[in-house]
Formats: sequence, structure tokens, C-alpha cells
Amino acid sequence: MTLVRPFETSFGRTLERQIILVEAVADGVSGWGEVTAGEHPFYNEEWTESAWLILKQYAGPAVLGRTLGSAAECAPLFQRIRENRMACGGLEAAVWDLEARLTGQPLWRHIGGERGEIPCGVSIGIQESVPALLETIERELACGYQRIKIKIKPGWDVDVLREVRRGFPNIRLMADANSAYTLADADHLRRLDEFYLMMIEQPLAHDDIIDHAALQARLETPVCLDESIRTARHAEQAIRLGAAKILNIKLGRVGGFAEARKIHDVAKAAGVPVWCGGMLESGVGRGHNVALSTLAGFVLPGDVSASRRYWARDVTEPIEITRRGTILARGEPGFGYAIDLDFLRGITVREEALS
Ligand code: OSB
Ligand code: MG
Repeated sequence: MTLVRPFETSFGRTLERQIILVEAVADGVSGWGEVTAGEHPFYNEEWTESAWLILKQYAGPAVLGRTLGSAAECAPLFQRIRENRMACGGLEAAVWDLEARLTGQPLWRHIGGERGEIPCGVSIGIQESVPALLETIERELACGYQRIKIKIKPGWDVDVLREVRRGFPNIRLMADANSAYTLADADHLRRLDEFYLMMIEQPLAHDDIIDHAALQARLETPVCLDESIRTARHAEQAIRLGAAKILNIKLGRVGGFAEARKIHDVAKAAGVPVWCGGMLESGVGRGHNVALSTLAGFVLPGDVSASRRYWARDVTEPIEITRRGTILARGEPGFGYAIDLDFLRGITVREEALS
């Protein structure tokens, strides 16, 4: 699927997505999930090809033919598989969606969601110029989005944010570095404090917690962790060490709903707000993100935005936002957006049935 516009982060540019969807079938009912791995192992170690093999050779066989008492029994079946959480998580999410459909419930209710309307923000990639960025922000605000996140990297940070703040002094604004800095940049990152950002997301290494704690001690801007948090144990340790005041939870990165809920619970008990991140998903993964965002602790606007920001045509009914920058959770069984099977078939380049 070709993105409506390219998306650039500190680790690279994406123009086209190669997305794996998982269909889990039981008792004649289908549940759907999305593998959120990118096309290259640059955000984390996974990519489309690695996920395909993990699903086929390990994750699929671990689940097939088993009688599950509930969807919650799915994640433990992947315990022997080290990492590769996006691959396993796509299947795990499909099993939750399947269970919701088998019981006739919307997925968001099924996972324990409490809020029928979620606040939405946007993630804006690195642009060609500052005027282009300001124009993009203007457009997204006009759509109603409640907060703006911009991607930063060395050379596209302090000066850019100064211009953004000059143009938009009152918006809810944050920055995501995707691991582009080191602790040696602490003095430089301190200069961001003057822009009263809601948070800076993942400034340091993708696998680091300890340096983030040292950085947070030197910043007024709250640090939010994305890449570094893969498990509830990581969340607990990051909070205990003071490495993050806010957490981004991504369904794929953490391996599915079971771990996402555990991280949510750890954060909520510690009074740490969370929000739902995005991975340029199709309507399937986006629909799951909407469901996840209805849990009580997701109090901050997430990177969960409308289909039209990404796709000329989505694989589901389009996901849309209200004029107040929210998405309404739906009453349909499962994740809530009908899949356009004809369109999906037309763009499918590879398919494999495991049984
Ligand atoms: O770090 O949040 C991130 C996209 C791809 C990889 C990593 C990230 C992102 C985004 C986009 O920020 C979120 C979205 O709009 O789906
Ligand atoms: Mg991020």
C-alpha cells in the first residue's frame, strides 16, 4: 500500500508499506490482526520478511490445533520465542478479535475498555522545510486533532521547534526522536525545555532505560519511552528508575493485548499516563489501536488518526475522526470496521494458509 505522503523519521523514509495481516479462524468465524513490523529492521529488529517466517515456522504452529479456553491463553504459547513481538502480536491480536466476534462483543468492550470516545493526535514526519511543516501542522489542527507530534533528529530540532512555537504558542506539542541522540547530547536536549513540550519521546538508544533516567533528571520536559518498553517488567523498571514520566504503548511492539494491558496496569498503578502509538497501520491495526485506547489509563491523545491521512483507500471501511479530534468506539462485534475483502484480495501479493 502506497502512503498518501512519504513519512520520514530519524531512521528513514517510508513511501510504501508491505503489511502482513493475520486471519485466525475458529468455528467458522474469522478474527483479524495486523503485524506492525516495518519494511526494514530500523525501528526495531523486525521486518516484514522476518515476521513472515516467525509466523509460519513458530508463532502459527504454537497456536494451531490447540483448544484455547480464552484469548488470554494465546500470549503464553509464544513464551519460548525470543522477541519478534510484532509477528506474534499480530496473531495474538487476531485471536482477541476472534474471541470478541465469537462472543458477539465489540473488541474494546471485550478487552475491558471503558471509554467510548478516544482523543486523537497526529505524528508528523520530518519535512522538506520549516514552512512545509508549519503548513502541515495548520492543516492537521484544522481537522481537529488535539495534539501535534513532530519527528526530530540532530539538525532538525531546536530551531524547528522554535519556529513551530512561534507559529503555534498554545497547541499541545511534543517531539519524537526515535533514538537519534545519546546522553552526551543532554545539554543540547535541555534547550528544548523552553518550548514547554508535553514530552520528548525516545530520545536515546532503543534498548536503553538507565541513560534515559539520567537524562530525565536533567530535563524539565517529561521523557516518554517508546522503543525501550517491550514488557511490563521494562515499564516497571523504567518507572522505578525515573526514566519516563509517560509511556507510549504499541500493540505490536509489546506482542499483543495481554502484554499491552499489563503495561497499562503497571503505569496506571504508578500514576503514569499512557497513550497509544502507531506504526502507519492499515485499518485493521488502526482499529485495534482504537480498541486499546479505550482502556482507562490512555488519558493522553495517541498517534491514532484517520485512515485518510495514510491511504487513498484503506483495507477497511475508513476510520474517521470527529470534528473535536476524537474517534468513537463502535458497537459492532470485533474491532469494528468491516474489511473490504475484494480490495484486500486485489492488493495481496503473498498468502499462506496454515492448519
Ligand atoms: O516512533 O512512533 C513512532 C511510525 C513508524 C515507526 C515509528 C513511529 C511512527 C510514528 C507514526 O510516529 C505513527 C502513526 O501515525 O502511525
Ligand atoms: Mg515513537
